[in-house]
Amino acid sequence: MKKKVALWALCLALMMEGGFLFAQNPAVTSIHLADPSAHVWPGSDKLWVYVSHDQPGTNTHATMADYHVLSTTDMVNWTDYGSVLHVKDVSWAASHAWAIDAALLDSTYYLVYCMQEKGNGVFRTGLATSKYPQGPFTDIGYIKGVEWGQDPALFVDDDKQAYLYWGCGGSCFAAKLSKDFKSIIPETKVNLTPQLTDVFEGPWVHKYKGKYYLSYLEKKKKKWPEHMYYAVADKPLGPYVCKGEYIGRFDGMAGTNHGSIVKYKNKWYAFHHGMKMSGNKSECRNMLVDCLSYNSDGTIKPIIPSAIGVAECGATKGPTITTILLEAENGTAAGGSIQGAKINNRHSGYSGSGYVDSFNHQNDCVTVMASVAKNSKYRLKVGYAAKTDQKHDILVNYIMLQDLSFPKSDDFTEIDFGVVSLREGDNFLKFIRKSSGIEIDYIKLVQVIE
Ligand code: FUB
Repeated sequence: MKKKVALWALCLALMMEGGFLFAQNPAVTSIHLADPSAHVWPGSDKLWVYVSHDQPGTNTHATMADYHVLSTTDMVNWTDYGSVLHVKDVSWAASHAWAIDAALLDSTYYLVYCMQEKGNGVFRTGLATSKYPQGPFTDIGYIKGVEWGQDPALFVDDDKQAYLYWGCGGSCFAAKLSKDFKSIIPETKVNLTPQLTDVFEGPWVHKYKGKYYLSYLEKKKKKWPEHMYYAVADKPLGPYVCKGEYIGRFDGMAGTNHGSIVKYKNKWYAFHHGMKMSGNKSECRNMLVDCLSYNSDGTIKPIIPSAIGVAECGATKGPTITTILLEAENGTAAGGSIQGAKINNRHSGYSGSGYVDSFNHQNDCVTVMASVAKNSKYRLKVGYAAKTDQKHDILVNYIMLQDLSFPKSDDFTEIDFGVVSLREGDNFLKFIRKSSGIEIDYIKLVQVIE
């Protein structure tokens, strides 16, 4: 009896501490994500993931067109900040928004990604920046000195020197980056291919106990599926010594795998992708997270990807939930639009980088875009402030929610308008003003698990 009481007390304590977490693989079920690059930025309590996006209903990498950023504080509740960079906003690119990575240096968030150049189909390594980890990001051109820039990854060392790694089709290169990240320093470029057994693509670097770990995708004798390998070096540019496989074949694996390794709240995690959620369509993938640990000699213990995900290292099984947080001020940069109204940041207390106000004319509106993997239900919430009690409309794709009440609130607040249905793919939610005096901070969609 005493033992049972003690166990319950322990459970209660863990729950209150947030120690009971829910976990599963795929870790995010709201959207098809691939190539996850996970980071913990100094000064943020969140874990951030930069991902490419497979189009639902397709089974090809050729239609990949934009990137998303997600965050979590508990590996259970995920926030998807929507589309943060789209091919159509990259003047030099035509298509193929493939793998991605991010870095933070001197208060600027850098995004590197690969897209095919207009007119010639050459893969370039694009560079975009933002003042916010969640973007949206603005393209500033492609990195000079990289001939075929598929699968880029960034690594910023403790001395603030940034490195770029890239590679595909059986080769891998690395070089120091210039201070503005806009070009590689040519004389530092190294060909890492001979050091990485059977490397195919997808390099990614993290540091553990002073050593540099380069993880990559291996394709033995050029045969699919890819296994995840890693190599270790004393310096970022090598020489690297291959240590072998850390993720091999598993149930629900796609032809490709691709990922990153990160420490968050004293635990190590391997981010990668699989295809179970799309009914085994190999090119329509979803993000997986598994627990990772090292042996005392610094080698990585091989991972068998688990259906319960990070529940394997202490969390409790269960459904994860995604909240799609669409900042009104990002409307235009994130697949939506702002018509008539203006972006402002004078009234404090908003989330993101501002809010939208000056809805002065009939039908002034702000539209945001939510992308989801399948027809599904979400709770619709809006962050706003209003000078008086007001009524406005919200159009969810073709369904008009009329005369929604926004009670007076001087401070930014959130209101819940109940459950709405989203359709597979892109959804447009348009706030349409009916009277003046409202500020729209964000539109939020919380995944309903059925
Ligand atoms: O996501 C598109 C491509 O598939 C990536 O660039 C490769 O690494 C593979 O994951």
